[in-house]
Amino acid sequence: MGSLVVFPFKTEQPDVVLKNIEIAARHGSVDEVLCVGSEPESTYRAVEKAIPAVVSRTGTPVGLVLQDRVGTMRPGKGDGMNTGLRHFVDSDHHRLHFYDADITSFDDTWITKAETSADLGYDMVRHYFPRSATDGMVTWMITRPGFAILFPDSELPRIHQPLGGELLLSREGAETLAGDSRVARQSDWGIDTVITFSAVRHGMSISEVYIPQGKIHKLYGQLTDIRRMVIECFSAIHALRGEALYRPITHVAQPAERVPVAITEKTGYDFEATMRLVPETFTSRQMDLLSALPTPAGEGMLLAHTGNVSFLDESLWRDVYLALLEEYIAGDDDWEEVLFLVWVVRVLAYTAGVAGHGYEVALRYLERTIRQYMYQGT
Ligand SMILES: Nc1nc2c(ncn2[C@@H]2O[C@H](COP(=O)(O)OP(=O)(O)OP(=O)(O)O)[C@@H](O)[C@H]2O)c(=O)[nH]1
Ligand SMILES: [Mg+2]
Repeated sequence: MGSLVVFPFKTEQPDVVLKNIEIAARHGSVDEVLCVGSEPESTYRAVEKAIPAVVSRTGTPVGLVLQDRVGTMRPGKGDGMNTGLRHFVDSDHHRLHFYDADITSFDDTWITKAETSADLGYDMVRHYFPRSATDGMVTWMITRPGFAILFPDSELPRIHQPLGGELLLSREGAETLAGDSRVARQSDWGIDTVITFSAVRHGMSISEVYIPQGKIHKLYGQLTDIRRMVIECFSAIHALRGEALYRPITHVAQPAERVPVAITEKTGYDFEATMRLVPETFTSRQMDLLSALPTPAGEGMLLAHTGNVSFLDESLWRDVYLALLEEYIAGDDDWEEVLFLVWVVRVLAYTAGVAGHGYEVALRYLERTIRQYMYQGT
């Protein structure tokens, strides 16, 4: 009666994935490791070839499967996680861990901390990490504001990293999520949002454990690489409009005790390259959509390409967000583009106006902004 560790992976460096598999397989609490690949491409082949040696070194079974088509959205990480979840439900392991496969700072303490917290009886244990002031911009600008605006009285906006892919579920917690059709449907990047929502919706108890060395993983170069992620994470929030949360939950978080200098001084992305994503002109349909946003935002966007991004401060962002919750049409290409671009400009405005004042100031500002959104309500 031990734990199953699942690594969903797509195209990653095989040695990084294999090192993580081996760390998990060597851990005393882990009875089995399961890797869920997205397609039979080169990473998958390399992992497949190397697994027998890992098994013979560690004595732990290591499985490798392709993800099933579980959901109804774009087939992505959600199908990978749901495939892992189903394997777990059909097994007799008593706990399930998920970890991203691309993490280079993963070690056995991540598993141990989660197990120790789970021993106290929590249904879900979430890892959270120190992050640089310009990291986590989908979390800070999309997910936490969305939870704060839609569910201000719940624990949702109080969860540090609601998009985190590193978490443990008790058997009961995993079975609850596996039985939620909203989770099963969400095959895309929205999966993390929906798992977090579902856990709170079902009244699961949640503990957050702090990993001081941080999550060091493959970084996106330009913000374009996360365009899909922004769109799918916002769409997942958008689909939760009108949902109600009934029950308070138990939620504890270990304090964030220290933050490495490498993180406080890190820049998350290339400002100039990102600035160039903001177009000089918009199509007439996109102009129409921009005019559905609050006037200072719609007008500001037309001039943002000149470098004037400061108009999109935290209070205007809330109004833009409320308008998006009302007006956005899921799957509409022009809305997707407008959403992505207003997010880009919001991130640039924050980076230029706040992030430069240092890690402490920036993080306090980000947290304070989420509190403001909670107290303002919809
Ligand atoms: N099975 C499966 N795994 C996926 C898929 N897409 C991504 N992954 C894996 O999910 C994990 C998280 O993906 P990343 O691309 O690292 O995303 P992220 O770390 O949340 O965001 P970034 O900051 O953009 O790296 C990694 O292990 C990926 O290899 C998919 O379609 N199927
Ligand atoms: Mg990653």
